[in-house]
Amino acid sequence: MTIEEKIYSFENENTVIGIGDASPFYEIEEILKSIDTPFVEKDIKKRIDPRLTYENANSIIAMGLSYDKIFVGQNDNRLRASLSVGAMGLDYHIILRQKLEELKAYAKIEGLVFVDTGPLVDREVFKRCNLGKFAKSGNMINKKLGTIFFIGYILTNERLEPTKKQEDIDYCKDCNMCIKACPSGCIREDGYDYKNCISYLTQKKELDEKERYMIKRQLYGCDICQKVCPYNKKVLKEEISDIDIFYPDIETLLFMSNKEFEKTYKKTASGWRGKKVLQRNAIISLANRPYSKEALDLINKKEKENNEYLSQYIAWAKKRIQQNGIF
Ligand code: B12
Repeated sequence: MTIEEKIYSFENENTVIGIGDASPFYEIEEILKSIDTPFVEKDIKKRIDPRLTYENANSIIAMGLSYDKIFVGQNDNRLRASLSVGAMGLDYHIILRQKLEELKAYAKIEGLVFVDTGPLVDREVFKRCNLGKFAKSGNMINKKLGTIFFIGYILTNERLEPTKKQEDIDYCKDCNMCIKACPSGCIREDGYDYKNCISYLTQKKELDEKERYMIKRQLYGCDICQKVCPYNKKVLKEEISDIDIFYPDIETLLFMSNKEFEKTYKKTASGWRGKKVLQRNAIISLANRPYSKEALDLINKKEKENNEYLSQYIAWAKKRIQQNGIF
């Protein structure tokens, strides 16, 4: 078996694997200069040149890992918030990293593994490895996995034969379902603006009043544009029966100790954002629903802690609940 054959044989029903060369991504330099992307490496040279991260890089091996989930448990009458599927359960960074390390060992290659941690633009890496295209929602789309997958890659010194270009599918054509479904209007025919993306807002440190309405009951991330995408209808979905994983309990989150937060949230993809921001979103979610005395009671109880960061959100939420009465 050649190294390439070994690499491809590692693919399974919920992964895709491709190979590309590790030359610089000059084609995106101007785009990167023209936008200010949050949460990423600011040195654009590092974002486009794999060799500034791993000087021996000759090839890139990219992997997509499917992660869609559906709820098959029982609902209850507790106050709960919504989560994006990628933030449920064990953090995908850990799972995907482990798979790529296993692949490295199996194919007996040297290299560095990255899952959201490297300076490169992961979607461009995926595209370079001939695994997918940009969908209108801004997400990468792949024939087998749809759009609900995470991207990880290995920078290796091996000179590998790149994956052949696959059939050139025009995925989105005149479909506009993601554009129509996005309540904040951040997806447009001419591109995607992260500043209004609900996913971004749930991660942003401070939210103005308009933004508080916009995140509705989301605790972290947003899947609306992907949930309506026809290519995601038939992809594998992990069945989740534990309601606390799918719809986190707000009272538990609001009153958990730092230790409990470490135990439950730190091992998920939302944990890095910290307890305060997630509690802030939980408070906003209590206000963005029909009037509930239980919601008001929870907010009043939280107010007693005199938390400086949360205080303005608590005041706003109380006002909104009381004013609304009826949603
Ligand atoms: C910052 C970031 C965010 C920010 C900003 C998103 C953004 N689009 O920039 C926020 C917090 C909003 C975000 C949200 C999400 N993210 Co994010 N995010 C990142 C991160 C860390 C950097 C992205 C980046 O560099 N953006 C910079 C710009 C230049 O990239 P871009 O928007 O993709 O722009 C390109 C397009 O304009 C493109 N382009 C070219 N031709 C075309 C054609 C069309 C039609 C379009 C639309 C674009 C396009 O050219 C640009 C250059 O590549 C990456 C990990 C990484 N290190 O790359 C993950 C990453 C992009 N995120 C990911 C995920 C899963 C998400 C969410 C689905 C999470 C969620 N459920 O909430 C949402 C999806 C939102 C969306 N519709 O894009 C995955 C994407 C996987 C996939 N299948 O595409 C990544 C790759 C993480 C990973 N390793 O798996 N994310």
